[in-house]
Amino acid sequence: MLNLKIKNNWTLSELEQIYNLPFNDLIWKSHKLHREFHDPNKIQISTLMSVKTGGCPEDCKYCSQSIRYETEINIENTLPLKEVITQAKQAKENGASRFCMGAAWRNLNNNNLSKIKEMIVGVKKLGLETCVTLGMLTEEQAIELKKSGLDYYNHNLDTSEEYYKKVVTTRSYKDRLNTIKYVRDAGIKVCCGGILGLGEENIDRIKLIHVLANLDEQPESVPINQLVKVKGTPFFDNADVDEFDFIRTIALARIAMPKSFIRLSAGRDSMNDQMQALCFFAGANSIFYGEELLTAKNSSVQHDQKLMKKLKIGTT
Ligand code: SAM
Ligand code: DTB
Ligand code: SF4
Repeated sequence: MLNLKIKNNWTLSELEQIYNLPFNDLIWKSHKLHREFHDPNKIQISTLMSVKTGGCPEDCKYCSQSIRYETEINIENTLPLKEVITQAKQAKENGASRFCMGAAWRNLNNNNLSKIKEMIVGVKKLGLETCVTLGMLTEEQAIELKKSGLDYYNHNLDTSEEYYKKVVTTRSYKDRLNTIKYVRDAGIKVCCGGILGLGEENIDRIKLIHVLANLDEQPESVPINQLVKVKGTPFFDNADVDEFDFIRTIALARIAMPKSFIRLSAGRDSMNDQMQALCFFAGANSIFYGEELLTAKNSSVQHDQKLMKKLKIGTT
């Protein structure tokens, strides 16, 4: 059935007006929609694992894994299948429904494709949903990943097209959009979002949501990351994101993409419980769960369990 609340012809000025509503009007509007489309007391949990760490040739100014910056990470080659499966089992035992594997590549090469396919098959066998984030893909590689049973591909647009040039110079916004199209055309679910705290303005955040909401089909999953400030990267000294602006962005994403899962992604470790609770109220309904993100610390499992209990939120 056609749902008239899901539209992909948003104008930028419509979204700007919503973003700039009085705060209470905005989160009331987003929460109402959230309840219509989702169980407000349930959160989807994904666990992340870095299957190839560091040494990336790209120059993303936020990233610990770029070879261009001196950061304190342990560089690792592609991990053996066994290690990946052991961690996926653990994630499942801890309650995750999706296992997301990330690699510090500019793009996937065909040597690595077969290794990744084995990982997808193995993780899927455990009864977990699979997600990978491997950089740029070709049309053919997307089809191959789909054949191995991949459920989601994560590929973020990060910010507005204009501001993107200030964040990454080694690839273009159009490159990102192309990969997202190949993923969609191959029948894989799209996980695509951004980062707040790159030095962007509110208008860049609104433009990012504008692009995501107006894709032919909206992403099933929309991660909203708060920059994890990594020592050695150009963005280490960036100013903190205003918390209300962060919540406004979550609310806007919820209103513009009512059906999508909005993930409160990186950066939870530096948010207090009240901030996270407001994000959940405004429309976030997914998190990364587990002690580590890719290279950075995540909010601890013990802390998250306590928080979910306090808020009486169930996980799925
Ligand atoms: N190399 C692939 C790529 O960039 O598409 C996949 C891995 S990359 C680490 C996945 C995503 O993590 C990036 O697109 C970015 O949005 C996010 N990310 C990376 N470093 C981050 C940081 N320090 N804080 C917040 N998000 C970050
Ligand atoms: C996404 O949007 N956030 C995740 C995931 N997709 C792959 C990555 C966050 C990375 C945080 C910094 C780090 O661990 O290095
Ligand atoms: Fe490489 Fe991805 Fe990090 Fe950019 S975000 S430097 S592409 S690992």
